[in-house]
Amino acid sequence: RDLGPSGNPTHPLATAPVGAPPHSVDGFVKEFLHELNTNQGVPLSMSSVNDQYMALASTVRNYLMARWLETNRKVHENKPKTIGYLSAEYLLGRQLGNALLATDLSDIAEKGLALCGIDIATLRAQEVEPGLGNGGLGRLAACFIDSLATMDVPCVGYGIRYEYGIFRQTFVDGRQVEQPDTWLSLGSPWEFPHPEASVQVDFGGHTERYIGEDGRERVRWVPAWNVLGVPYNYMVPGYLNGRVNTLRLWSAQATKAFDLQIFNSGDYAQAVRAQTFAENISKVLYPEDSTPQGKELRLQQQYFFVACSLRDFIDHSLEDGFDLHNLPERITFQLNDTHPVIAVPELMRILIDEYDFEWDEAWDVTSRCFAYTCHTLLPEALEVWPTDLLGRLLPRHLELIYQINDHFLAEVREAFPGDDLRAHHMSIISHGQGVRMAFLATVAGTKVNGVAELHSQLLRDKVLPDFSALWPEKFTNVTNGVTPRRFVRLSNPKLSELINDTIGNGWVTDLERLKELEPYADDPEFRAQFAEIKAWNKHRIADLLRARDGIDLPDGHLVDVMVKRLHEYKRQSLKLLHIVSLYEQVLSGKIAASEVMPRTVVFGSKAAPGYAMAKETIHLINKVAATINADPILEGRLKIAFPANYNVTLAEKLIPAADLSEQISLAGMEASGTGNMKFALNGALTIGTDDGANVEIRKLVGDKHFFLFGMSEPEVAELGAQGYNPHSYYDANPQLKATLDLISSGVFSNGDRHLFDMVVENLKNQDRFMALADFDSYVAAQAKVEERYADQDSWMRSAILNMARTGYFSSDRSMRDYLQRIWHTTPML
Ligand code: F58
Repeated sequence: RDLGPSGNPTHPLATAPVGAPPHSVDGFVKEFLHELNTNQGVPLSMSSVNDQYMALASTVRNYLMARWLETNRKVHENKPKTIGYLSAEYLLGRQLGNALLATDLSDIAEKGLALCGIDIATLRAQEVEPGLGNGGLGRLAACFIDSLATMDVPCVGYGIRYEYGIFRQTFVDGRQVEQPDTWLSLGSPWEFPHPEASVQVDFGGHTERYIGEDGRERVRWVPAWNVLGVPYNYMVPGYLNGRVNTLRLWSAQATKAFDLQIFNSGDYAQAVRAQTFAENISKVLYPEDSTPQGKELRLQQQYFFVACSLRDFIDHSLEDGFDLHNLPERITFQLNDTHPVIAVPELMRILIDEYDFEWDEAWDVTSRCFAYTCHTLLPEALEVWPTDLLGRLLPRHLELIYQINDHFLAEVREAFPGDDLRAHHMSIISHGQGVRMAFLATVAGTKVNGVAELHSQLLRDKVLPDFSALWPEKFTNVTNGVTPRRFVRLSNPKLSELINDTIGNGWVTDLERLKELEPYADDPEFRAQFAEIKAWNKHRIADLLRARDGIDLPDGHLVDVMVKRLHEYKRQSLKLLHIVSLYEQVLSGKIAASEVMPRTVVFGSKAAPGYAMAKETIHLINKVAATINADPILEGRLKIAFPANYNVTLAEKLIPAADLSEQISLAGMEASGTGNMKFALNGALTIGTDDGANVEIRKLVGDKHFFLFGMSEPEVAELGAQGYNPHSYYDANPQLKATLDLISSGVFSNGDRHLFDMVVENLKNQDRFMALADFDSYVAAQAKVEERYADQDSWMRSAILNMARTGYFSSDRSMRDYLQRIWHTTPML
């Protein structure tokens, strides 16, 4: 890579480290106005809000720049082992607040801008969050890279710079309508494109055998087409520690050769089309969650970013002449689910075809470079690529996968002689289906981890039992975590202040210190302050929802929140049945409206655009909300709010306002959940099943401070084995029957009795996730919630204990676990 004339500087200043601008209000103002003038090309008097936001972002960026350069210089000099986090998704959330926090500039910036007559809140609101992920998996990646930077661990996050992130959700007559997310349209001040460091990625074609100079048979891949991967670097600042790691997202562009060839043939229009074709690869994030889409473009995306990332690390991060036999000493690639697993045959291809490694040498290196994290339990969510598709797009990789499988199956037969059926079950390539990516990841990875204790156990016992029998030591657990910087310190400033005043500010990087707050749960003064902050957070979200969605939130309600992707297994429909059941009881006079405890239920959820049942559930929630909110009978008692387009930005305002956190998936279905952790840390109580990380939350906070309901995972398995018949619950339970019948009566659908047949009939006759079986237990737990909430002192005590006892769920702790159990490296100081 050509580094230009700076490689041989003659001016003394050329090698001096860049100093950050001074940490003073005056210094800040000067820098800000300079950016406004020189980058935006406007004077303050004529600047738009966007100009001001862009200038503020570049100002903060400038403060981080010296640290970024210094971090990179240290890495270059010390050559520490790096974590290459490979993830198809990063759900970053807004960058400005985090950058201000990491540089300790929040106050200075606020004061400086005030001197310029600017309210910093207006500029914060101008930022469009990069929504380059679907849900938990993408947000987890963002939390992890934040923690690694804060813990001074060298890490490069690799991913895709989608031109369109997760769709913007709107509601039209209660139905979800997707709009493109044009997050780049007003400029993107946080990214640094490096077209000069672009990487070529090949696709298609065929392979050829030939005899090399050493007389050995070798394979040459003759690809049919290629694209360029252009890296865009993003800063990942550690919290007040001077470290700035890099997130490198790849954008696809047509290669010149491709263009020129067609252009020279005289077909200008075709040349332009070729460009569009190439750029399609990083055009849009696939909005499916939980079920993979077997689309060719998706496989192209996966190979694209992984090929770019390996090339980038091998060619640009290792010194000339580095012996690739030692690669595992310099990097571990963490596979965030199976999306990047094509990296395994890609590394084999590089080592064998490009660096002349023998098979065994190449496998030895490759199998020490990767580790795999699984994020699901749903069988249909496990990626399988049809062999014909793989062979067409990546013929050399398919050959290598067959070879990996042959070697692997030989090992299985050796370990279990005569057990052909087992070998058949374990084959990476399933005849009829294709390449099972989770199997490939398990075979290649040094470690395989689930994301909560229960999930890791089920992964061993149910998803990959043959593999855990063969390699028990390969399997481990790392319970997920969330970054306390974004999800407490930034999102809950008043609570952070109270914590700081009580125990100091060490908790921001050592979250277990929240334990020191436990005694304050019994301190009336502290409890009052805590309750006041909860109320303040409720007002804050009420103001936001009024401005954003025209939603009015009543005062003094229990705020009951269910925010997460819409999926049947998460059971938004169970929450809905509870609401409709309350309404039915009031309508039919079984209870008086005055007996209903004042409660606002807030939903936030996107459905995959192709997931009909999920979209119908959204439609139904909106219709139920419209009906109940408009009915004077429950005025002031029950309110349902469903703000559109739930995203990280909204989560940051909503979660701190919650009293009750809904974590009600069918046991054995939610791998971990991470929203559950954010709520507990912000002092909400959980109503939840014994699923995912709920199990660990309940253990830590104690049964008295958690509303457990529903079947346990073994009970679910047993009921499933017996043959589950939802209709029998409908027939046997009059309240459940009345509830479902009310939906079918047309009260929520202008008299149309069949509008919601899809949802209702499914619950009555299929109900794969057993909502009806858990209905009674859920309603009983909700009654306990009401009873407890009526005693505000006792509720606040529990809320404080939830916060004080869940410091374990910091992503810093998750990263420590990965370092010890998987990466075997210690932070570089
Ligand atoms: C989520 N998975 C799990 N997948 O559902 C959740 O329990 C867990 O806490 C979280 O990962 C982090 O470990 C998830 O978000 C996806 O969104 C994939 C997107 C691509 C297609 C397959 C699902």
